[in-house]
Amino acid sequence: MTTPAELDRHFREAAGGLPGGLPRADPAARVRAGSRLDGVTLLAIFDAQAESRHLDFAARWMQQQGGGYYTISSAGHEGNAALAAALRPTDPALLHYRSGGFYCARARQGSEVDPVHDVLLGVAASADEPIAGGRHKVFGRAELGIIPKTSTIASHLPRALGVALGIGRAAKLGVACPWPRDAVAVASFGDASASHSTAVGAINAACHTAYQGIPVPLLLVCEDNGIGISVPTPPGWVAASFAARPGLRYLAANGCDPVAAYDAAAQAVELVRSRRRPAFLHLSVVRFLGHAGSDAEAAYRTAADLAADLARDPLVATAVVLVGAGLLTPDEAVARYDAVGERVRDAAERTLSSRPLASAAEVMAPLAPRHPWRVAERASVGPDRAAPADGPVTLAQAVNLALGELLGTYPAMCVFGEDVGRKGGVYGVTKGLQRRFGPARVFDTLLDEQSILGVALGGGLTGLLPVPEIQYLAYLHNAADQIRGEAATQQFFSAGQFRNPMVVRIAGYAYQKGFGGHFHNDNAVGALRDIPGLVIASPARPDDAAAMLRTCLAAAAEDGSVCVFIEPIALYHTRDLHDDGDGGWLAAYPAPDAHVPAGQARSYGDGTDLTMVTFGNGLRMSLRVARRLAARGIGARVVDLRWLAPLPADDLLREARLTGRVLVVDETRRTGGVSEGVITALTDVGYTGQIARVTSEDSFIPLGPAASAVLLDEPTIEKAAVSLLHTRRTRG
Ligand SMILES: Cc1ncc(C[n+]2csc(CCOP(=O)(O)OP(=O)(O)O)c2C)c(N)n1
Ligand SMILES: [Mg+2]
Repeated sequence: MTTPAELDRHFREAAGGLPGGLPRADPAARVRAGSRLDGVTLLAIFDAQAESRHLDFAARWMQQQGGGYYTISSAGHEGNAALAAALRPTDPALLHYRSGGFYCARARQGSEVDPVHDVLLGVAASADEPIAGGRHKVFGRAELGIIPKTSTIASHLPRALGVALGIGRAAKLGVACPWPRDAVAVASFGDASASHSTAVGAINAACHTAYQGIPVPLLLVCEDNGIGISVPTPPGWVAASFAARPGLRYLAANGCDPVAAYDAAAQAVELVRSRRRPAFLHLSVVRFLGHAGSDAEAAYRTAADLAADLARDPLVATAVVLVGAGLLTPDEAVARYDAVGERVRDAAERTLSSRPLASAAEVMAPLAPRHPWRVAERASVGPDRAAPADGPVTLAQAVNLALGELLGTYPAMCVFGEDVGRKGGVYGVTKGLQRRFGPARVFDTLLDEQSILGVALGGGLTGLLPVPEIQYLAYLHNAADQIRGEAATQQFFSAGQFRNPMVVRIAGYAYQKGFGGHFHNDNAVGALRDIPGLVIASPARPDDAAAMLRTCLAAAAEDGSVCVFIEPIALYHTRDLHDDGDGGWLAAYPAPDAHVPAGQARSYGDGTDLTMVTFGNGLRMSLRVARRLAARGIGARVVDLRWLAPLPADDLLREARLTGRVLVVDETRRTGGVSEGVITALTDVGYTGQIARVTSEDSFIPLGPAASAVLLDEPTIEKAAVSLLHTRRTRG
């Protein structure tokens, strides 16, 4: 492996040994005939490259001192400083983890930000680090328009597409956006990452959108060093994959040559900015210092490969141009590089004594801020709240009316997903909304859940209030990381400086009378329940659904909350509760000031023998069972959780203590379902009475009548209720 010391020595020897004695050039002049790059800009690029290189050295030194926790370097990729120089500092950027050059270059474009200080604090995991506050080492800064991303490669590309689309949409809707309407969204990534399904999906979605003539000001930048950790990318693959995609302009350049990189970047940026169409900039680069500090590169790379990379060192290449153009002498180039090195080393020494995050409370402070009073205030006002329905409504009608009411209340709100626009949703829940609010606010997307959520993620950053729909719960799972790894972490990894408010509506749960099999009857919520900070609403009744949707929108607008709103398909059009024609499942549309605070349950009945804790379809089954139990002389009360996160712990404890016997009625799976959380929550808050649970089986759901064999049903609930009472009696 090329060590930091070797890399350092190589630069001084190569730059110091360049032929000097050239006449002095005017820094305002172009550095090369036919190029747009001038001397002032190239000097700034060189400074940024040198800063980035010395930061990589410093990170390793800090690790050796026991005060550095991140060693993935930018060495070899510093050509991305030229990309930053070709962009405006007001162009939102989501950057590859080798973007030291870009970061340093952008910080020098008129801001007060000291990039050296920022990066070193990140390496030290310092609480004073300005973007993630020590929660991760990321490239990000609100002042620099750099949106931090996670370590999950390519997972930022759907979001980047969302930002690109959001810029135009926000302008169209008159919504305040942090970036100007002619901004270009830029997203960079590695060559191996370009083959990740998330990248492929997002790029496809960008092409699909541009192909329809919709503006997509997105610049995709692949920094191709030919390898992903130890696995080579087949030579030519990136070009073969992306050079001829419909709607996507492809440009390639040697990313180690600052002039070629700058000119190609400038051309790409201009194209994207003026035509509002996506472009793919393919920069060939090299990788020094292995994948990360611990990587024994010699095990999988030859000495000849390493030497070939060294010969392409982008810092040397910049020095060659500077010296060749008469902007610096060889000695000045080395001295300038050394001066940066000294400054970075001094700063690194000081950073070793920086302050780490000290407590769970400090770590978690920005995770999911909650201001229930402000949410309540926002949820209960609205100009368009004149009773939208006269008589009682179904669940589907209530959600439809609430969406209409909320679109009228929040000018930044957008409703989108597969089939939600023209058709009005598979179950008619979004019917009429596009006609009423227009296709800029209610629209169909392509069939890709990852991209749907990406549009929401980026939309939130551009000032929109996204309400994406996932057509069925089972289809969340192929895109779950966009909620788990992206949406839910945004405030955490940016100390609250960036947020992606959203309310993800998902049609879910089972009881479709055998239709559709597992994928239209999925009852698994485990993948959502453990996501820190996520709000999960699970309404069962029409009035609750409308009021809870108000809460979710208000929480998203006020706190940037990420909310998932699970709508029970089987109850969408249900009208009756006990008997045909009783209309017991219909409800009056809630009053304008009604909302349901997150984590507040709803109770039914006043029985003193048994508390049934449930939600969703379980509520209807439990209410029906409760009536049969009453006929047998057993008084049951039924509690609808309404929120699966946060669980209504206080309400639960109160209702449980009223009877001392709890039966959890959970339509989800026995393992990883809701009942485990309810029982644990009760135990945690000190409940000592009896508890039992009934659930669906740990199974996928089969097609046809066999579905009922694995799903929780009323006889099972009734039997468990009776048996719980019996147990109590015999035990005395
Ligand atoms: C989804 C995902 N899978 C695996 C990893 C582990 N990982 C981190 S970097 C990397 C290789 C990326 O290679 P490339 O995209 O070429 O970027 P480079 O490091 O070469 O700049 C892998 C596999 C990850 N971060 N994310
Ligand atoms: Mg690579």
